[in-house]
Amino acid sequence: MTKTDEVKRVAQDIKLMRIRGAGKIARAAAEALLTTAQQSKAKSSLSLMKEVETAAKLLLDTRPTAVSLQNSIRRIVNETRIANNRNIKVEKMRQCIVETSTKFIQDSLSAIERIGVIGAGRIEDDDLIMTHCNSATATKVLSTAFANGKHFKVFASETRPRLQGRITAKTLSNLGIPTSLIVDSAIRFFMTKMNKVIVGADAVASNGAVVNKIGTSLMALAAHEARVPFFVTAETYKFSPETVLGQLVKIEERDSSEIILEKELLKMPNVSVRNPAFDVTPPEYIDLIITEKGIIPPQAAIMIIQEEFGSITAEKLEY
Ligand code: RUB
Repeated sequence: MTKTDEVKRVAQDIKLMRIRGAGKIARAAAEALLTTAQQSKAKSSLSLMKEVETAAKLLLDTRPTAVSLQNSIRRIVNETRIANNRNIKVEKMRQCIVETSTKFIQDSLSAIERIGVIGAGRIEDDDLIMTHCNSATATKVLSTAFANGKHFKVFASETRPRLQGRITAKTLSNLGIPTSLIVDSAIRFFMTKMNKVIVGADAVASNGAVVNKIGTSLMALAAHEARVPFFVTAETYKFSPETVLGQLVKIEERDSSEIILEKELLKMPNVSVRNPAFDVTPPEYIDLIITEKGIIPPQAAIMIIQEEFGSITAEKLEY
């Protein structure tokens, strides 16, 4: 397989959700850029940079809401450009891309571990905890707490239309964590019994709003009404620098076939399907965001962005 085929395959896997979950998507993109550099036959650093930029473009177009994907690609492309400006030889640039990608992947995996440890401290014996969709970081908090000997039960919402909640339920079940699988419309019914909610994030905006799987904001609303603490787990590379400049996180809308078969839809000529994959939970409904750098109130999101990206300018975010 050529390197272009490999990048196309990864892009397709992300688009079709064979690779899914914001962290995994970002690591897969970093891995694809690493492979691009390793397999490149470019004779100059300029042509290697161009190859990386072409691959980056292909990967970026796959899932617009995952800010983790944009941030991982930006980090690697920016380092490549800096290397190019230093007029270094192609071999040195290749090494730089491999090192930056590898570091991103390692940092991402250790961030999840760290969030697991920090978040587990917030779980108490006999807790009833609700979660939505399938988040590696939220699951890590639960598995770490369980491994530490905490006894609690999880309510996992099914998460229509792609049913990622079943993946969560299966993972928790395999770990031995007692789990109830519920339909999304039962979220409010059970919420009054819960001690906390823990969900993941695809993006965190500078005002502390969290973008996550469609239905998260309804869960947050139900939690707010029932006075149940609402926790979000998010690695710092999910924080969106663009939102500092007033840009909104783009919400991906997916195909109608995820909701209804095309032949069924054809029988309803006046019906169109809307299928947004994510929604926005306002900071007022979020108690804490658990990052690898510690726990913050949503209002402190801007500080994380400043720490990660420095002062934000439009040029800096170009790639
Ligand atoms: C997955 C989803 C997850 C976040 C965080 O959506 O919304 O909650 O991506 O996941 P999809 P993680 O299934 O459409 O990718 O903590 O694993 O990064």
